[in-house]
Amino acid sequence: MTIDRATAAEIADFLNAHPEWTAADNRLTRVFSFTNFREAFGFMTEAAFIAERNNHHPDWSNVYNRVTVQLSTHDAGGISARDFDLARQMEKIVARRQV
Ligand code: H2B
Repeated sequence: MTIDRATAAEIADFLNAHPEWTAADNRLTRVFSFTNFREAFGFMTEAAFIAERNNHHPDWSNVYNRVTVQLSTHDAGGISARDFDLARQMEKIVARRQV
């Protein structure tokens, strides 16, 4: 399946709306910081179910309270609307978990 890559303007719009994300090397990146490992892993668990449901998966790593997320669409060879969607879902998870 071929998926359209996002345009430079679409990426710029996303970054303006989500300043904690960066775009480089054909992917979106953000480092999420939590209060502890439990919170970090809770975020990953919630995000994993969404990723699986949407069949769109993050490249990520975890060190204690930090989760580094890199989003790209393999089938597009770069950033697509699917990455914006997953990034927004991750932002929603974080907003819900940090009361
Ligand atoms: N995740 C991401 N990030 N990009 C993809 O292109 C992708 C994916 N493709 N998850 C899906 C799975 C594809 O490999 C399967 C075969 O549908």
